Amino acid sequence: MAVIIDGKQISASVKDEVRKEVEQLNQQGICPCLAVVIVGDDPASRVYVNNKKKACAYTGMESREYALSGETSEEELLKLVEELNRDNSVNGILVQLPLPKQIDETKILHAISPAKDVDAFHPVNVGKIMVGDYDFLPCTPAGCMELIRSTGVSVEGKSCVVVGRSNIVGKPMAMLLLHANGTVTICHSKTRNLAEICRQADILIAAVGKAKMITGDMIKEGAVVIDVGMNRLPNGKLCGDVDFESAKEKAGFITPVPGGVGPMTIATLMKNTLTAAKVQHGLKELK
Ligand code: BQF
Repeated sequence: MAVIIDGKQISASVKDEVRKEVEQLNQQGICPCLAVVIVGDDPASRVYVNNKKKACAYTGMESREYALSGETSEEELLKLVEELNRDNSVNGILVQLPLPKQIDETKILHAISPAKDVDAFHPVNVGKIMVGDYDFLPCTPAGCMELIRSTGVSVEGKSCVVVGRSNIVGKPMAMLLLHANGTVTICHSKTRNLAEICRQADILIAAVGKAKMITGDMIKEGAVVIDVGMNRLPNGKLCGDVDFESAKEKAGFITPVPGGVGPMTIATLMKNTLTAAKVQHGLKELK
């Protein structure tokens, strides 16, 4: 039976660390501020934005929400991003994804000033992550690394398998594991013998977006299993990419959904917003 990794608790201690640093900045007259932009009324996005605003309040940071209609044009959104880039009272800018279809996501993400890019989606920041010398942490992958660290299992020399190759999770996740000296394999929808490859993993990261697709028979005895999935079942329940019931019988450590990776994503966002504020107040230099 696996030890269940408590993401909620670990995220709380990360946020407490951030809060302490925010208090120190407050004494110097600095209040870190995150601008959160949401376009349209996707209910999941609404929940995520509220989680981010709550975390700002918890850590003592300011959040400003910009809620735009689902009919907003790309040009209008670009104009807002440029305003926020220029606004010295805004330290971090986050545009909630996905965006409505009339807006080119890439174009928007590339318009955010790299110094305020707390999601680390701008190519400048993506490049820095690739090189291994970065200012902003990729939120979900860095959250996963923190969860792995909490188990006491070292990544060095281990077989790490990342299932999923998205720009937001899979690819940066593979990079962070590589920087930690893991031996990294990335699997995706075209991978042959997925089960066999997964069974080699000492550390398995599931980031595919398919409910319960990683089953117990695909897991090595004692492995660390990190479930990034956020799937909504027909009954309304939230469910990961890992079949928790069968996986927990094989894994050494496993994250639940909810209460695993999700809260860590938010905690890392808070760290990044703090970093952005420090950089913009000359207390830290960009790499
Ligand atoms: C929890 C996200 C897919 C696509 C876009 C806590 C969050 C989720 C779960 C959260 C996510 C997922 C976010 C829990 C932000 C993580 O208790 O388990 C927090 O708010 N997330 C997002 O902004 O965009 C997404 C997943």
